[in-house]
Amino acid sequence: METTVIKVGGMSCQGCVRSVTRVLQEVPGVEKVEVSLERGEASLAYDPARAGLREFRKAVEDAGFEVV
Ligand SMILES: [Cu+2]
Repeated sequence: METTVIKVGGMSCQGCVRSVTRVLQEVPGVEKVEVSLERGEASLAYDPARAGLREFRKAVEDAGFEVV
């Protein structure tokens, strides 16, 4: 298991936080997600054999946000 923090742009309320959390949790291989609205960040614990930045970026962008 690895951990990383990605910067997420475009979040403005707790609804956005829930959306980003949900789409990241749905990425296969992701174990744990914590999203901070204040810091504009998502902390992830994941299996690097199954998921990575490319998958995180796609999930976030498909939900209407951006990885910055
Ligand atoms: Cu929102």
